[in-house]
Amino acid sequence: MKSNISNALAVAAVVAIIAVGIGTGLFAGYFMTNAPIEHSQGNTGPASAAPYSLVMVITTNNIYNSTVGAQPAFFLLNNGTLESTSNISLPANRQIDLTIINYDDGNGSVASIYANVTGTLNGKETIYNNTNINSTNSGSQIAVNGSQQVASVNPNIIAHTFTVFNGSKEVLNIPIVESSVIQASFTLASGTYSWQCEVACGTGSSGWEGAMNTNGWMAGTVSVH
Ligand SMILES: [Cu+2]
Repeated sequence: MKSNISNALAVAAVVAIIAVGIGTGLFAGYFMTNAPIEHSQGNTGPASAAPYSLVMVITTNNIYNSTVGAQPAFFLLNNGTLESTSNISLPANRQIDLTIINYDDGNGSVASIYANVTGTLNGKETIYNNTNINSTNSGSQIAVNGSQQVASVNPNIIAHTFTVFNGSKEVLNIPIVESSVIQASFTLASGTYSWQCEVACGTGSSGWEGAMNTNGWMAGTVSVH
């Protein structure tokens, strides 16, 4: 009986921690993904269209193949289902509210320019850190129950980036720190873009094989229309 009460308290505590740590934005974002999404806004422009919610999850224990074993990967979270990120469809000229839930507690080699946030509406991203239970040793030293708006992060604690290119031109860079939830807002004009993680989180001597050069893992396209 006593342990049942303890368990119930523990569950309530975890729910409270998640609610505080992730904040209302993520939950609002989650519910918004369940709402009908209007892709065609005519000439009404971005101001009159509600923000579009894009939620992605990074997991680590995905079996790439029997030789390589586990590799990290980005997934879309859509109506509670994890879907491939090989081609991400987004509405044009409309505010995208991006949430990335990162379960990867590791970091990797990355060029220092990708520690900078670029292409977001205010040039910043919001980091909700230590959102994984038992991740209080994360190196970012950002408060457990808090969030922080940043224009750049420490390059030594970046697990992955979500970096979008128009041809070879970088149009968006979101550095994703270890064990974190990241939120940022941006807009894109119509077109076909590519996305790539810039942290060498794959296989091979360079770390740029495996997940890094495979669409739907650490790369893909972004179709904006
Ligand atoms: Cu990566």
